Amino acid sequence: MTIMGFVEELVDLNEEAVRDQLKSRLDNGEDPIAILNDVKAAMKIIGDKFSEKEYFLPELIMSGEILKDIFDVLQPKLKEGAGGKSKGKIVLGTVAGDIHDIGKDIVRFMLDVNGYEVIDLGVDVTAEKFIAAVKEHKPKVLALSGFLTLAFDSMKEIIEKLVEEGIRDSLKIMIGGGTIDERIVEFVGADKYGDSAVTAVKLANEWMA
Ligand code: B12
Repeated sequence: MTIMGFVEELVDLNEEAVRDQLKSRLDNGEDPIAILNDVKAAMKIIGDKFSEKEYFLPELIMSGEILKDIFDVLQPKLKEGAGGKSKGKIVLGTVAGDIHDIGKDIVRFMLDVNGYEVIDLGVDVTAEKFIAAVKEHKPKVLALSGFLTLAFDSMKEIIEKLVEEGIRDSLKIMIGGGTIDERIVEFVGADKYGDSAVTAVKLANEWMA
């Protein structure tokens, strides 16, 4: 019998094996960041399998659920190292019309373990909800996620409404997600684009310093 590694088990969506290996790796004192890197590698392979039509929507949804379970276990471990006070508030969400949340959840997770208080509005979040959250929480940073082309228009609408309300300049806005790139920043009126959760943390650190 061959023993499969963590990445392979995750790619094969073997929920129980993933859970067991996660537990034993943590029990052995392994750095949670190393585990996180394996999770990212597995998600990349799963995305490729989807593009190659080897995996379909049910597999992707399943992978999202396993990922959430892994995060629930890793999050407290990673926070132990960070310790103490919040570095500032960030409002985050996947914009209207879009329900992709795997990338957003990784961003939330990384911001959270790096000491930020993240107010996660979830998926398919309307401009009105973003405006209300900005007014209520007064974050220094707004983080918009979107994986569909139609997300560009939703992002543009949110930022236009912030301008109308006269609160656009009270915060910095970062955008990211599958189809987003540098060119979209100007189109929607954001400040910066981030290609990964690590970049999201880097931007927040710059802006909150
Ligand atoms: C998983 C997935 C799904 C899952 C989503 C599950 C979930 N809970 O999220 C399901 C099956 C539900 C789904 C549905 C659909 N999907 Co889909 N999906 C994907 C897929 C395969 C992977 C996306 C993903 O989660 N990747 C994993 C994460 C970790 O990726 P990542 O980009 O590396 O994430 C990082 C960055 O993006 C960044 N980041 C993310 N957000 C933010 C925010 C900020 C502020 C910053 C700084 C950074 C940042 O940080 C992340 C972590 O490092 C992509 C194809 C692909 N290969 O990308 C298609 C894809 C995005 N989907 C697509 C489509 C078309 C759809 C559907 C319309 C399909 C349909 N016909 O029903 C629906 C849309 C439903 C809707 N209204 O949203 C298209 C979009 C095309 C387009 N240009 O619009 C894609 C590109 C597939 C394709 N090639 O056609 N999908």
